[in-house]
Amino acid sequence: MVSLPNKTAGAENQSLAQWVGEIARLTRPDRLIWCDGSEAERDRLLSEAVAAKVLLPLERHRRPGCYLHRSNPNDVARTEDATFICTPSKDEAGPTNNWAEPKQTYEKLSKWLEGSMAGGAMYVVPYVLGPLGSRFAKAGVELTDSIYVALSMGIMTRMGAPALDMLGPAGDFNRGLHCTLGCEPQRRLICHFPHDDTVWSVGSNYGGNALLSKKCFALRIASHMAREEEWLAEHMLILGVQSPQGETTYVAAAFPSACGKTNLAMLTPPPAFDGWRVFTVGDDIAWMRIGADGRLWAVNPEFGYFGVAPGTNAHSNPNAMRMLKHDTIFTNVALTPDGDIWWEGIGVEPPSGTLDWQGRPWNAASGAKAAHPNSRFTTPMSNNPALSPHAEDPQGVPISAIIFGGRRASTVPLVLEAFDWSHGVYLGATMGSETTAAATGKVGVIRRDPMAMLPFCGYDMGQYFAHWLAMGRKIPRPPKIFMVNWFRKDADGSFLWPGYGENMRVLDWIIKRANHRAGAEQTPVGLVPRAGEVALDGLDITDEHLKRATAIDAREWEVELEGQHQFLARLGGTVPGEVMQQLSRARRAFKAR
Ligand code: GTP
Ligand code: SPV
Ligand code: MN
Repeated sequence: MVSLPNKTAGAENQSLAQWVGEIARLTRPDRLIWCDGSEAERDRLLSEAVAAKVLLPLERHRRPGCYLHRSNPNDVARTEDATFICTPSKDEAGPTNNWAEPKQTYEKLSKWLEGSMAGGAMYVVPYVLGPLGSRFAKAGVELTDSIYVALSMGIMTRMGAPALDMLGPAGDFNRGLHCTLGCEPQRRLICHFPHDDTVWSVGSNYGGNALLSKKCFALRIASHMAREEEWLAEHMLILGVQSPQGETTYVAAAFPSACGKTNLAMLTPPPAFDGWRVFTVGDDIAWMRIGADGRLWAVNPEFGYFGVAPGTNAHSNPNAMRMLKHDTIFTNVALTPDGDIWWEGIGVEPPSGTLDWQGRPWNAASGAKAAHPNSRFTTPMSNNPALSPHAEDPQGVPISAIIFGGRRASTVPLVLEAFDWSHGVYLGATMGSETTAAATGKVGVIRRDPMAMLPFCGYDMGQYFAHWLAMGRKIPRPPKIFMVNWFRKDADGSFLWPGYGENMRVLDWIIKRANHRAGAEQTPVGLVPRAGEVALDGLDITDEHLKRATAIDAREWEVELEGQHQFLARLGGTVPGEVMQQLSRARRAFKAR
């Protein structure tokens, strides 16, 4: 029999105590552990995780406070096929989400969950999303049988006592239930119940499937709330660019999974931008509300980063390399014989005797990757040397520009500015990107991923576009909207644009445009920089290269617009006429050229 919560641990919130009791009676754990978020508790859980071989401590002088976790090899990415939106009607979930009937889903999962935690612990993980005391903040509680999940939640969220304080005796909260359940693909389901503010996730311990604060609550459930409450919950980084004069402009950017949000959010400007600084507010999720001044204000609901490891190195992301030196959990990276981590693209050769992500001796000649392509780090945002002084500002930061971007080998130019909000919504709604290792399935296939929210919007996509258009009418001083593509390739398959820190040059133009300090040239698909307006000093790139990176090719766009049309048609009758009209306008503009 489980002991019910003690007095110190949130028991004064009746609905919390009742719900924890209910789930404990279903799953029958031996122990209930109410997480308070203290250092002492974290140390204790870390020791237990090491003793249970869930975490492997890294060499403590090289990586103090760092651990390696090796997941079940069948559990390395988000599983979109196993992700469901459970609403009374299928229409509400829309054609891009998997749908299941709520009552039947609860019943089915309850059967799976009966006694599922017997013999182990159930961690009660209360957390706050958004700066404490802010109008953005929302509370959640995740119940989990995984110590890895509990520890990761302690990094990713404001976990423990602050959440119980916020809840008080009667506060409402998102109810998240997570159970490892043998970690079998056949019994893996991530189910969202937006009408109950509830998520039940079973069968996977992978980030986006199991850290329920993240994509499940902060995007799928929150997008549903945001529509009702007139705000935006988006798959966006938030950064501030500070000029040498000390003026800071804030930008939010939506790129699909593993398409560069964390990297852009932590960008180090190149030497030509002496005196400029980029500050990170958030690297994955933005909650945005209209402020009293008529601008759009944004907060990062999270408290840590769950970032992609491969490709991170001292050149591409020096801030990240510093951030990962301590107090970080690495998942599915390679392990060197001296107890350090390694991954493809880390910038140094691996020492011999390196073990791959599954702990097997790695043979470079075999062609197999040492680190899993979706290996990740989990690190508190306080580790980030570029953290914005406003990262915890309860007011958030005012957004001057919104950027959409994807991974496109052709067609989409380096940068485009939307003509207006409505055109920007169309650009976001029709954006495409090559699939990545962040989700299971084929990698490198172009799919439409509207606003980078295809896997994360908790309701019908056409209604989501309508919500964006409606927000545009309500924001008195809306941000300008842009589209970028760092991933355009040359005929030989090499990237046309150097990317990473050099993206500062594109950010610079975007910020100038947002502050009305640069010109632009009109094309059928949007506004582009005039010749010489993207600063190239100090960059080893030929005019010819830049031309190819920024070109708008009518033949490529004919195919693109047809692809957009087919996608919008598939979304059905809820797609606003305004979006369809923007597409027609683009088609006409090419014909008139
Ligand atoms: P999620 O955490 O999945 O949402 O990913 P993300 O959007 O934060 O992507 P991240 O910044 O982690 O980058 C993913 C991959 O893209 C990494 O392997 C990076 O090295 C690579 N990448 C990021 N920025 C650039 C860029 O400007 N150019 C090129 N060529 N690659 C980039
Ligand atoms: C993504 O896939 O967009 C991520 C990682 O940021 S996950 O937390 O798994 O969603
Ligand atoms: Mn993401």
